[in-house]
Amino acid sequence: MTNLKMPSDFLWGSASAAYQIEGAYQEDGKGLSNWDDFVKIPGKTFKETTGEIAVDHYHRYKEDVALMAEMGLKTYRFSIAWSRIFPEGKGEVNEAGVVFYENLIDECLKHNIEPMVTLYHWDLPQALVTEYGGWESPKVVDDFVNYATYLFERFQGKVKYWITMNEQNIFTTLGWMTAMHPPGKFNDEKMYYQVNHHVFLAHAKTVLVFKELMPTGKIGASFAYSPSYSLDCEPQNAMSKVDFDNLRNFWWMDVYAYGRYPKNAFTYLEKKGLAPIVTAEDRQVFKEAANQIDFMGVNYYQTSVCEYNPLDGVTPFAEMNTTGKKGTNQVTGIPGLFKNPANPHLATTDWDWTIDPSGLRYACKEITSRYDLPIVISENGLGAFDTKTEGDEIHDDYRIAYFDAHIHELMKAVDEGCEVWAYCTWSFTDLLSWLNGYQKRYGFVYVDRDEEGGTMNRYKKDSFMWYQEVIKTQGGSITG
Ligand code: GCO
Repeated sequence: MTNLKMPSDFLWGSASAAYQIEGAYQEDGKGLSNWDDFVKIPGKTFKETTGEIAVDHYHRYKEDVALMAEMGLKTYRFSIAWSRIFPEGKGEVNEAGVVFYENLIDECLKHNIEPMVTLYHWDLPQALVTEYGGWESPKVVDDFVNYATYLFERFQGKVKYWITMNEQNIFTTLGWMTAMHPPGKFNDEKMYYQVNHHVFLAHAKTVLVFKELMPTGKIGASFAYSPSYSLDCEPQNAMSKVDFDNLRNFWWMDVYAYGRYPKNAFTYLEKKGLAPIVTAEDRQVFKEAANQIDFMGVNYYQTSVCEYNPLDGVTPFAEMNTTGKKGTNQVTGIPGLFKNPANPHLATTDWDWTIDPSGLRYACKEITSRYDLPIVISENGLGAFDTKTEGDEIHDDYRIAYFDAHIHELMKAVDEGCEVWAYCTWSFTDLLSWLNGYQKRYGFVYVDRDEEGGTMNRYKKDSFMWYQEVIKTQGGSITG
């Protein structure tokens, strides 16, 4: 047992994303999204899996929320599929799509579970891609703000916590650099930074509207933060950590929290002709939004190691593994600046992600000292190959050990002065891994389905009962 505890109003939670759980991809007037189209391209996902049925949450949301209530969850973070609300991305509202989320929100509230809504978790209405190239055009900014405004007005008084963008750094990197996500572009670096600029504008303008409409609500963005360590104290390696942070972490977090791009990174990109076009008005909007965000959302999975990179041509970004076999750790980086070798001190998951509980505390302290903002841990979890016994039990002691160690470090960060409001595990039920199918399981609740399908029945894993106790004791049952 630890002698640390979280405050009584701490939001113990769990998270999901629409495309990964809902299914019903063409039901009740929903429009198609970029993902509905992308997964049809052969070879893009493990065994050609799609989210067309996913884990059928659309029809089973009551059962899922009942399980959350049984667990004692204080908050549930989920995303809204833009194309359910506006099938064409704009124009006519699809009332049936809105009602689905209204029912889900009401179901949560009925059980005293605080809904935390993500506006964008990667599924963009395909109509906007067809019309003007989606995020590649600045036109998307107004359409996004319009979509967000509609939801703020509709769910005012019911939903207090909002997240604009989920892992902007990941969906843009995989979409325009590694071709692993839609629109599947490879090394389109100039567009990559321009797309990011449009996403930042959509985020910032949305924050401003939100603050007008819901001054007491809370809003932020969720960033996939991989804090960095220098390989050692060799000066060039230490410098490579600064460059890595500016280009791979602060590029996003500084815009959210300070309303400006990190100067050294911007200069570097300007010299290469890759910097985005930034107007005086953009700068103003960024600043105003940065002054008003309420928290930094952090999706924490792993840390990175930085080493100076002489011009040896490593892959700029990791190519993600969709084969379903164990991943191969690739060295990535930017020639002349940094590369990211594996950390010899840390174990890895079945998909080669490092397991580094103290990295979570490191992340919180870094954010607290750099931005002095409250923190919402919007994701943290372990993807694994779980097995169900003949007696319908799932003994995921490895997941329990993972969460126990991470929560312990989080409690230490709070003890050291970090203001953390919420901790959401990824995920509540098992769900579709975008690229790795249904075999990569993250949930407290096992879903009986594989790449071919299944009964969709839900089973509680050992970690379910364990987290229930953590919530009940405010973290007092954590062993550390
Ligand atoms: C996967 C990923 C996702 C992400 C999540 C990010 O395997 O597909 O791990 O589940 O963690 O969508 O927000």
